[in-house]
Amino acid sequence: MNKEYTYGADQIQILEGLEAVRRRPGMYIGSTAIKGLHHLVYEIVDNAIDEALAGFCDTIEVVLNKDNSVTVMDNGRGIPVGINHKSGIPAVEVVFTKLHAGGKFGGGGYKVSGGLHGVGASVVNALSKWLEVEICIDGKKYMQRFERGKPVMKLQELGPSDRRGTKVSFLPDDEIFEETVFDYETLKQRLREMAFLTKGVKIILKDLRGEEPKEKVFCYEGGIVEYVQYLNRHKDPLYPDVIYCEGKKDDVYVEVAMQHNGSYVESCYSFVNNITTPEGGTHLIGFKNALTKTLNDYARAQKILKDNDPNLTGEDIREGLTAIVSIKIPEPQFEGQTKQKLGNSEARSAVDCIVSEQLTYYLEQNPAVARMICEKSVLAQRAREAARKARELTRRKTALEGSGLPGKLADCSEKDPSKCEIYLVEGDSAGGSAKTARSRATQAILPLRGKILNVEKARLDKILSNQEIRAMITAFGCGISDDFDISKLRYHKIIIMTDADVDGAHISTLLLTFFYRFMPELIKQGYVYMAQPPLYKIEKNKDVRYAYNDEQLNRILNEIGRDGCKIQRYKGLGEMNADQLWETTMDPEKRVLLRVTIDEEESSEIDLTFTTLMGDKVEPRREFIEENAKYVRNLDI
Ligand code: TSJ
Repeated sequence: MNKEYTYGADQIQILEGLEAVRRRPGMYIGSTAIKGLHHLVYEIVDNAIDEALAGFCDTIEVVLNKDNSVTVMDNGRGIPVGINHKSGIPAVEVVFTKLHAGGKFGGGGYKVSGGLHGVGASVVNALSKWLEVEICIDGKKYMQRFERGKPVMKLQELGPSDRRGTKVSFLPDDEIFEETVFDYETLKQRLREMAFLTKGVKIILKDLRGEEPKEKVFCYEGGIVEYVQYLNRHKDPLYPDVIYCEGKKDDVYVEVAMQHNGSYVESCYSFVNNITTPEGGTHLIGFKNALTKTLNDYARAQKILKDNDPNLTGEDIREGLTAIVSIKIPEPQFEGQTKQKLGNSEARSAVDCIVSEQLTYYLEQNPAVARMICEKSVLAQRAREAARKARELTRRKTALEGSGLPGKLADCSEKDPSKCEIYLVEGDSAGGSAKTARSRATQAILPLRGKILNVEKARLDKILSNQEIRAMITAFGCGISDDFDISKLRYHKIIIMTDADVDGAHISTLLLTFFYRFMPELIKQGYVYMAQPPLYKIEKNKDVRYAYNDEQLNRILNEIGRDGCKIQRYKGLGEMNADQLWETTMDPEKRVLLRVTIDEEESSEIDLTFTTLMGDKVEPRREFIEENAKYVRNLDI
């Protein structure tokens, strides 16, 4: 090691920059919770992906090491090791010590620079306890080590090497991060997504931390075409092809893949420079415009739409459509509160132009597919009309219902929504106990009988004719879909209370699916909760305790002793009397509620989860129910 490593004036300035990153890490990586931790990995992998996009590497490996450090390596050209003239130090050292230094040695191409990504390897370095880079280039191997962003040695030549590429290992700094243990599943999902978005590149994920090493390899020659097939894998495609458009206009590289399935749900995901844009933006608008116009033109030309028929709306055409819109753009501009919405106008015209031209051609060449899309859209158009009528029904107050509220609802007396709660209770008998148990002032009870309608399998008109769903819509007061108005919501806590068994989990999921599809703001704004009824009642000499899981049961038994204990396992809410239900599940002072949340960046996975559960294919369902806590975070209230 080189002990007399000293900093020049340039170096001192650079390191001050990295100090700022350590002082305010959130500014650079969004958060210091687990999400920020994972961003470190994505940041490094993005650099290797750029090398793949430039055409110089085809394999990227990510290894989670036993000491919780991560190693990312590629087989690219290797970060340049020559002296960078401006700073007088090796280019690779600049990459790791200067903010925003990534990829600026010519080469061109698209640098990922939107959202929270693209902050540069130096940010990862600044936030790591240590980081080591190893570069194999021109037959030689080099390495350099940093600690908390500072070089602790000069770039060193280690000897000959017959391979090529860059290898970076780092240990996130536990002084910075609240959480330092990587989640294999989260990384796996994002790396799969990156592999879909970068066709032909092989991404390997290894986890060496557990007893048994885990490994996953992602490589998709078909890119986003395979992504669409993957998203539709538990659905029934309407036609065998995935329609694919690709092209470049005004420096914007555009790729679109799409395929309709038999469901009624639209699943369009958009990406800019490999980063998901959950709020869409100009690229998505360009796609939707092109799709709507091209199909209407085709349907008119083929007389599928007659002169007097109204146009198909975009929604009609996108019913049951799974699509990926992925663009690469040199200087993306992000707008909106969360800076996740693409603003570049040239992106709109590029996508519109390329999709219009290639889709027109595709429809001409594939009249059978074209006809199927048109016919499905016309059915959707009719259903939309029927739904409008049904919706008016839910709004109209009938004489029978008096206030317009559903007959089964036991409403609370308080009118301030922020103080009101509504319990959605499985079954009339549990509903009865809950009505007796509740605190009338603030807690409303709506019993739901049996299984509610599976909204993944029905169109809006049918959904709206379902009694249980109508009752919920009227009770909540905020409408649905396009009419939805959160300011009219009558309760700020919507609490799902079901039995702690498989049927209960199924009903909860049906309800969550309904909210997610038709009232997503309810979930996004954190108004939806799951009640947690206890699994066991433990009684010993008048001392009554409740356990909500097996671990708690054991803890209680150890504490009070097993002798003379009476343990009751609750099979359902119906087995509890009103007092017990109040005490264990409804009393705001004692209960535990889980708040339901959605991570926007994972919405394609959530979509899949709902489809898996609610779709026709039976087999994948079982797996889900076991891990359904996935989108439910613990929250004690
Ligand atoms: F993040 C990072 F910098 F640490 C990093 C960079 C991490 C990993 C795993 C790989 C890389 C990386 C960078 N792989 N390949 C490259 N390529 C370059 O830096 C490079 C090489 C040659 C030229 C050229 O114009 O000759 C240009 C570039 C950007």
